Amino acid sequence: MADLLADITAYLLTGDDEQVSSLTRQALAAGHKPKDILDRGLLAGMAVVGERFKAHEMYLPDVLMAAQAMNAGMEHLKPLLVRDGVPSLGKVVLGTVQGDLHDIGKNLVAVMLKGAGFEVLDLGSDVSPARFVEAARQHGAPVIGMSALLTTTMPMMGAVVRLVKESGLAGQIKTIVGGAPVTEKFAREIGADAHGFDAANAVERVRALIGR
Ligand code: B1M
Repeated sequence: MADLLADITAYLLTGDDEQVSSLTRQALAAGHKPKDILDRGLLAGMAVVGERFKAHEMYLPDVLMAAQAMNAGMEHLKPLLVRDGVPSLGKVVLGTVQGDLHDIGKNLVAVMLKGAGFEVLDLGSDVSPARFVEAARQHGAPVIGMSALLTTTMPMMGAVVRLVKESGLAGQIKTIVGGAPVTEKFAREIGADAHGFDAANAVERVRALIGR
């Protein structure tokens, strides 16, 4: 059984989306839990991708193919991680900040929030501060969730927090930030209301923010 998950990791590293898709289906059929396939198959692969990219052993096209393979596997897991028909715990506006195209972590946060019963308004990636705040205002969402993977785009999170305050919405809209380079300390420095270190923790923090 464990080999299937190792195979998912191995094929993700070669960017083979068809194999990753097929192996994910096989792993589900063999009785693996969706969360295990995610953590020990797909995310284990993405962690290696990150290390190899840093060490210049993998280049952007390979990373992009690995990301596509990750998404191919996620297509099978998403419906199982997301519970349907659960009454909404509240709305969360979510996106990757302006200038940043990394959306895998943000998509995972969306899946986990939906799974916990939140209504997620996913604005995608490269989202400007104005779009975040306008969407939250328009939909009456009490939480804005931001993801950033680049040290150069992290300051955009501060820009969103400032805009929430300047718009007089600080009492109504809470902010939560996350992403590999984002720390609790950084979140405090920019005045965000919370930091999530992974997708499951993001759910806990959002629950705490709105008291659910
Ligand atoms: Co890019 N990239 N990338 N990349 N990429 C990193 C981030 C990098 C660390 C790689 C490296 O050098 N080691 C590096 C950033 C360095 C830095 O800023 N200091 C980097 C770089 C430099 C770049 C480019 C600039 C490269 C170039 O063009 N020369 C470029 C930038 C493009 C842009 O955004 N403008 C670029 C491009 C890309 C691809 C497009 C090829 C691809 C993204 C594909 C996609 O997302 N659709 C890509 C990828 C895949 C990566 C790595 C390898 C993997 C990221 C990932 O998906 N991880 C990454 C290396 C790494 O992170 N180790 C790297 C898996 C994901 C599940 O984790 O997103 O951290 P993560 O999410 C976690 C938690 O952080 C948390 O929960 C998630 C699940 O546990 N979390 C939250 C995330 N958001 C949250 C929000 C929350 C709470 C928790 O609350 C709202």
